[in-house]
Amino acid sequence: MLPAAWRFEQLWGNGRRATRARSPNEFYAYMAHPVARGIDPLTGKDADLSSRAIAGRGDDLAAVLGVPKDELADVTAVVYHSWERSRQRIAAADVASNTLVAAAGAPWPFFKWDKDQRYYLENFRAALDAPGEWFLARDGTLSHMPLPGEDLSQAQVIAPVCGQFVRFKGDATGSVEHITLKGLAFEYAGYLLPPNGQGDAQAAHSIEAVIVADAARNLTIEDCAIAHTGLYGGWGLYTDEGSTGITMENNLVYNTKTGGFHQHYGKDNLIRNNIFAFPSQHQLQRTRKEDHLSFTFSNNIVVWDAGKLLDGQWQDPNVRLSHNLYWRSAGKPIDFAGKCFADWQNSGHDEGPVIAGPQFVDAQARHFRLKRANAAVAAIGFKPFDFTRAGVYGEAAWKQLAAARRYPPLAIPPLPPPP
Ligand SMILES: [Ca+2]
Repeated sequence: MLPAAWRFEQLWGNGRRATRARSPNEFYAYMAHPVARGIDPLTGKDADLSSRAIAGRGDDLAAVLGVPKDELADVTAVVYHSWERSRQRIAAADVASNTLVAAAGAPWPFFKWDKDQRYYLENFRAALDAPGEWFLARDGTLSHMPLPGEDLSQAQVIAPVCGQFVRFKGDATGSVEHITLKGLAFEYAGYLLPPNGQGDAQAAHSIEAVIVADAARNLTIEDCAIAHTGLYGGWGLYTDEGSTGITMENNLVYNTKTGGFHQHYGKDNLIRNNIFAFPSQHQLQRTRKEDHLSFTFSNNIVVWDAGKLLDGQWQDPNVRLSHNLYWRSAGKPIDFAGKCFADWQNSGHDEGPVIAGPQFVDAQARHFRLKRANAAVAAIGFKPFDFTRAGVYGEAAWKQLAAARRYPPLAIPPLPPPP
């Protein structure tokens, strides 16, 4: 039992973020259909509900439809919008239509980006049913289901008491200057969802960071740890939103889902001497044609077994490809943006391409050291680099901290059920 006035939305047990009671317990549910308009439960008037009404499928909403009316506003719907997600408080639940209505809208109508609209619900008592989940009742009762082997009587459990640690605030009349933060740990910050929820077009920009500097110069943050904040954070190498004059070289990128390299908006970037291997959908992606040189892609090795080589826009002259090696497993034929290799070579889009196996030690086992210098790799001017040196560097304790980190195995969500 905690003071009822102490509300928080994050909790950590033994340094691990606990899961706020949610339903379904993993992945997401799917909305049944869009709802364009209806009665706004807050005003009683007809309103646009296209980004507020969640029509349930099957019995997905059964548990939440039983939440007492005065606790509904605590229930949060987390709705996915392609690259973003909104967090929306529930204003009303209608059993007859199997629908929830959020207090405020999301940045886009539901179903705008996906034909299968995904969401999950969190923070109601009936959702507390899986190990690792927690729920803070209105009266201050904190419930937590232990993980296997976890003894809550011995656990260090931490709830946040503030949302921001440091704020440097200069203004037009004078900046904050020459301050060093050294050897400090900034940990366990909270975030409280506002009454109208939160949703941004990108990057949760309406939410402040735990350390904020406005009109500041010559600040140094050195040997500090920033961890367990109220918030959280595709492609392999990705240049976007005006990335200009950037060189990306000597990188090993493999097992990504979409492009090993992707540029959306950008100018005069150089992607050179990298190894791109085994994305599952496509290898290289250029989304925008712009009226300037997007990037130069040269001296790279690209190997794959599934998906196409080039996705997006590759036919205009504002992208330069030169001296790259392409290899599709077992020498299978390659489609170059709709062209065969001979037509692609004649198209003038790609200077000196080579199709040949690069002879890695064991590509299937993801050992990407080159067995020996070979003519094909030499022909594209590729210079081998020591990718075993990649990763966290610095003091021994810092490297150990990173090495001790354990990640759960990758879980792929199931496909949506039939409507
Ligand atoms: Ca649950």
